[in-house]
Amino acid sequence: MPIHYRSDGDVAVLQIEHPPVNALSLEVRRGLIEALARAASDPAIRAAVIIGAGGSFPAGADIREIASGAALTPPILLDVIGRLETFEKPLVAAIEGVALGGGFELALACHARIAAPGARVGLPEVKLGLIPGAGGTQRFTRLAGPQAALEAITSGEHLPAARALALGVLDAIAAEPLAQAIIWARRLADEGAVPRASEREERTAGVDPGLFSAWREAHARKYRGQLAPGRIVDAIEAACTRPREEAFGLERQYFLECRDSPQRKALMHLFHAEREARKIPGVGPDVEPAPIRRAAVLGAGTMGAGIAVCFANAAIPVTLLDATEAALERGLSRIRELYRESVERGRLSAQQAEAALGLIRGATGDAPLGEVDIAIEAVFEDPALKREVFERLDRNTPPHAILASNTSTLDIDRLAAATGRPQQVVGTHFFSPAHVMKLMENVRGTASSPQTLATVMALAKRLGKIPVLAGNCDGFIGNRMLQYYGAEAERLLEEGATPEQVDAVIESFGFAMGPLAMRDLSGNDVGWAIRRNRILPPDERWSPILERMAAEGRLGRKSGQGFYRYEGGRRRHNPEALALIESVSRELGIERRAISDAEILTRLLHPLVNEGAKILAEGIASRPGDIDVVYVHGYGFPAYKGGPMYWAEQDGLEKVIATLERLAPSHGQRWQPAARLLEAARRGGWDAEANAQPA
Ligand code: 3H9
Repeated sequence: MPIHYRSDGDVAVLQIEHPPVNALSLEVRRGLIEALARAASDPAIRAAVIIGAGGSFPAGADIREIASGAALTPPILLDVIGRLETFEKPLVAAIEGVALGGGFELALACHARIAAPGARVGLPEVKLGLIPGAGGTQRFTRLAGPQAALEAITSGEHLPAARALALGVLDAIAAEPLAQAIIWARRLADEGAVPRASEREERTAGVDPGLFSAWREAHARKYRGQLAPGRIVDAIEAACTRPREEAFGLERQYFLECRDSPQRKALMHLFHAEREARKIPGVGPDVEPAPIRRAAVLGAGTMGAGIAVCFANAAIPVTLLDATEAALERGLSRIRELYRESVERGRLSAQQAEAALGLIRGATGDAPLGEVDIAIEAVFEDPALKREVFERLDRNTPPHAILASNTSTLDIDRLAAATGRPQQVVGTHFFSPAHVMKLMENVRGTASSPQTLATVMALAKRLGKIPVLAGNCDGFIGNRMLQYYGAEAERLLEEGATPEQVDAVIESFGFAMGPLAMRDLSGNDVGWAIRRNRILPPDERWSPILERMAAEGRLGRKSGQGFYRYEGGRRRHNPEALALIESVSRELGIERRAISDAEILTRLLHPLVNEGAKILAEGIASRPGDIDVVYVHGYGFPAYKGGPMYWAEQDGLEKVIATLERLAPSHGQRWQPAARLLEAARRGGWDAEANAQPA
């Protein structure tokens, strides 16, 4: 049985034990109902405490049950919570570790909540395309008020215990939450029947309805195309404007609407894919990651500084190295600036920022390398320079240290060959800004040992990153796919589209930024410099637009104009860019035509999927879901569409094939549908199993 029942004098203790995270599966729900009945019927019991085993309160409803799409077998969570509400004796939740989603809803329906200092609580359903469906939006709002509820539930953040206490959704923090909860429960019993704080209405009465319209307006762009965040706002508004029963009923109705939506399915696919991506084919759980006690980052540029911050935030001491004092000082002052901002925005306390800063040292000489367990180079993307750095790292770090490269395209095996320890060489590709972006694309060299791989995957988790392991090839997973995307955007411009039209299509699909706005952001000179070094097959060509933009000094944001003009940071139509594009069309003898939004979308996204299929067939990615995780967390693909491979599968792989067959004659043989894509279309899906073998 997943519920252990015992009594501590006159207090019943109901302990949920259902590894790994005590999710509220059917057996748990049944067990809770039975245990509550036992506590209710025992006259010697005056109160009850609910706690989770293994250091965690339930982390929510059972995601696998929801994902199965099958009707839930009663009692459903709502029945359990209904039983808590009518439970005649005081109930206290003792929270160690996390209490999330349905788990926190369970706690909210108790009379009081006592948490350990390191506990985290919250309603993260939005990240799964859901809204809390067991009273969470209602009770949280009653306890903390609508503003706090809007902030916490639409973001789905995990609230640290101290913050949750300040908001009023916890009652106390205690080093021994169980012991405290028992004392608390007994006191409530002594005081006689006390109404639950989460039933009080003073925080939901008299709320200005303008709060909700203002919130919707302020977040319209962020929520565009998504169902759950808007429904959360509706449910919180209902908590403040409708009678209790009606508001609870509306929450349930919105929950069911979200549960049955394609967005929920896509987001749960991603949840699962992120966890699968951590598993390395061919490397079992018996391979122990090596301990990382101290790190070095070489290169104090934007990337290097960001990576050093990631280590410090994870409480790992790190030394940032650069060749000159001036370069080092620029990096260190960037780091100080980042921490200052974090404190200003309330993300870190001044004390936390100081503690993290204290873990970062700067150096211009190689001596600190002698103490590290891992060194990550983040120097300029130049193969000769990187090889030199690897030779240096090999000479100066202890023999056990892992040597990692932050390269986004270069051959890891060539870097490994510059060292006497190729088995300890690996790619750790961070995304910019490194301290913010969640993706870490780790790259497996031919010689990388299982322990090296296990170590960088475990390190990613410690750094709070989402890791994916890629094989070694030009551009790995993400950048290899990206080259088609940027190039095709320019072909569309040549044929008659405008930058505004191309970007609008991609942004209304759900990306934060279209490809041309993105080019302007990263710099058209930078884009051209990368392209110049690439070799194309003879039947392919690049559009000359990017080269022309770079040559004319239309570099993008940094020069005030590129595909757009920039005024006060806002992008505006740039007639000169359009004139340049039109002149390219004329020179190429292309008659400009009206291009539909649908054509733009498929021509930009379908080639990504084709390259993804090749990446799978070559074993560069182990699973289609790995590619989805890379694209969502590294390249802005909308999470609620599940990633390019999932989206294409849902939308129809035959459509991808049709687009490619149409493009190949004008774009080159490489654009022919890949064998793995044709096979997947025939089978009706990617069939992840087909790839889950060692690369
Ligand atoms: C909900 O509650 C809806 C209600 O409002 C309404 C109901 C009416 N269920 O992440 P990890 C598995 S929606 C089933 O690697 P960590 C996970 O798949 C839910 N399984 O560990 C993995 O399995 P495997 C709202 C779950 O330490 C294993 O546990 N709750 C669930 O990095 C370890 O997970 C959430 O959204 C689950 N709910 O992080 C919380 N959760 O080993 C979702 C996890 O086979 N969960 N698993 O790959 C999390 O955020 C993290 O898992 C957690 C632990 C922070 C708990």
